[in-house]
Amino acid sequence: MSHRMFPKEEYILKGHAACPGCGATLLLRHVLKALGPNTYLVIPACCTSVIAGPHPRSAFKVPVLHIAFAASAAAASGMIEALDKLGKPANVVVWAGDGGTVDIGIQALSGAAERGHNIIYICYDNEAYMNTGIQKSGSTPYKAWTTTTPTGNVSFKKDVPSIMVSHRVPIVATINPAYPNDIYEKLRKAQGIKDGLKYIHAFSPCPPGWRYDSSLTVKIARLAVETGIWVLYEVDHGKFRLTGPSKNLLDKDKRKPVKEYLKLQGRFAHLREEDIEEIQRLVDAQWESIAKLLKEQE
Ligand SMILES: Cc1ncc(C[n+]2csc(CCOP(=O)(O)OP(=O)(O)O)c2C)c(N)n1
Ligand code: SF4
Repeated sequence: MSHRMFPKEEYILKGHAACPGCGATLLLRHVLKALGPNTYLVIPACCTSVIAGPHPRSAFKVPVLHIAFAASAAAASGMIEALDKLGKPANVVVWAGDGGTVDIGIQALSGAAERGHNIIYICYDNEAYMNTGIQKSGSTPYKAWTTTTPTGNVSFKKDVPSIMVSHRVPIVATINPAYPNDIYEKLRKAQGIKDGLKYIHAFSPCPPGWRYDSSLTVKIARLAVETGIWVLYEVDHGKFRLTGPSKNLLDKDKRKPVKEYLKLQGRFAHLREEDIEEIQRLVDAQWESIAKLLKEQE
């Protein structure tokens, strides 16, 4: 789909409260353009609760249910069932941060997936609890600085997309704000699939939390894919496939060194050469696993 064919309609209005260069807001802009006006958002406590603005006003042109942290997937399950009974088909979308997904919301998410509710669940992953001051979440990368990991995170990022694949939901996919075409295709496809929960995990750069200048959001998002540290893929009814530029990165020589991604961000400024080498080895190992999986699927 060419950029010129993207809907002109904007669903995020001027005057919203996001920081300049907020990756989450850029993602949500494209997500809403792809899904259209017949969309209900369910949002647990996170930056986006603030970005939307205080009741009774809203910077979003679609209805929003603001809900307690642990309840978003359960609330969305009830909402889709109620709309169904009323004979009003609609997109019900949970839009939650990584703290609200990989830590606090995972129980309700797991239940909704198991019950097969026809919702789209999107985790925008800015890799920490940003709204309350950059605390580590279960999605913070290994070695990254946060205010609660001042010398670098010692644990590894939880692989929630794989956890969702193990629930056998119809669609699990990753998206990234530097690739709007890929966002459109995946969201439109998710919208058309009615046999269960669709889980989308979104790379969401955050200038204040990741300690970089707000002009660099798209560059960092693109480098995440080009270095292979963030993989664009889709698992459609159990079948894994790479998408967008990630399709061409199985060969290590095609991937940029991960250092190019890390060096632009203050949260990785404390890394020593051996730390960067270790992260590079982890990224390469991840790609070896992908190559093995693709071979097994042949
Ligand atoms: C039960 C509960 N605990 C704590 C809070 C405070 N709180 C509000 S937003 C937030 C951070 C959410 O982090 P995340 O889900 O990663 O989204 P982000 O802020 O990064 O957008 C926290 C801890 C709350 N609102 N409710
Ligand atoms: S703190 Fe980060 S995620 Fe939150 S509004 Fe600012 S840029 Fe966006």
